[in-house]
Amino acid sequence: MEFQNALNFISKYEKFIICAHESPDGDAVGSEFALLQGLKHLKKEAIILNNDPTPENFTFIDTTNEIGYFDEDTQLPKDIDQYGLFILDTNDTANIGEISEILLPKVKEYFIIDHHEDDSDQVKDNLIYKDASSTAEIIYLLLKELKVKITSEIADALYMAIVYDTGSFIYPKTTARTFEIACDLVSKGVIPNRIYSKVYETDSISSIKLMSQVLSTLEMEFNNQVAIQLMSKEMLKKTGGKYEESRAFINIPLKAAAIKISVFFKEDEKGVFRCSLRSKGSYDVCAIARHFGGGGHKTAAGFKCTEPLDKIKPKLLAKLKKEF
Ligand SMILES: [Mn+2]
Repeated sequence: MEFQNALNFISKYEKFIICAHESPDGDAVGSEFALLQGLKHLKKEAIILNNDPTPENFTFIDTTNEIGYFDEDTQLPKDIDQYGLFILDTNDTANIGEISEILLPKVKEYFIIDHHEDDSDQVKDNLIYKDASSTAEIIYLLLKELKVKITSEIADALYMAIVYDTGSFIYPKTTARTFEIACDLVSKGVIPNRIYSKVYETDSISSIKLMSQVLSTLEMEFNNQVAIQLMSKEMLKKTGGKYEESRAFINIPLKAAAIKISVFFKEDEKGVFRCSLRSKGSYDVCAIARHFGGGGHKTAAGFKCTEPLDKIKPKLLAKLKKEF
């Protein structure tokens, strides 16, 4: 990996804002927290500001309560025009959410650290490695480059991020380097079973009820090779489950040998529809998501639905038909 651009960006500014994609996931918040601690170690000022709050099961890594999100009480620094902005875990500035309109025009410059597929020429000016298992993997290597001591707090944050983004070390981008990093983090004090339990064994009863509702919508297409599930805001209301708690539902159909692609249409509390896509084997769902204005990785991608479900679903099925 080539870190020079990142090192230049860090030495250029004394103050930083760190943000990640909207609806931050484990990789986003773990990477942000580790980078924040690293910058503080270098005697820089840094704050984290996300579009949305941190999902409950990831908050345990935020031991200093520094992962902030934008709400009506948020006070931006008065000298924000002196700040450099780190954008983590996405290479599309539109993915930061509504705060991109607040932050981007005000800060001096932004710098991206990410591992998603990209189709822009941002790669050369930023730190984007699509082969990395997670943004956290890149942050770990950057912190080593910066000679930042990996404290047990940083180790917990990075390990959680890697566990989350590799599906506990099973997704295709998991490599020997991923395990080497995990091994070092465990030697710095991470207790793997503790992290697993905090992230994956804290579901609410309402989320289990929500899962049963969503699973009941399951449809199969193309000779059982494509699974489609749907979550409506009425289901959220009825069960009391939260939108963020539905993240892993898309993986359930993939447990069937026949299923190659899992599609999940999900509506949030505000009525915004998104479509998530997961695949196994050689199916490139990122290319499909891009066709609808989204993006992601080859085996995990998504897009925001700009049309109602009854319009977008047939279009998606027509697109998928070409694969089967
Ligand atoms: Mn990630």
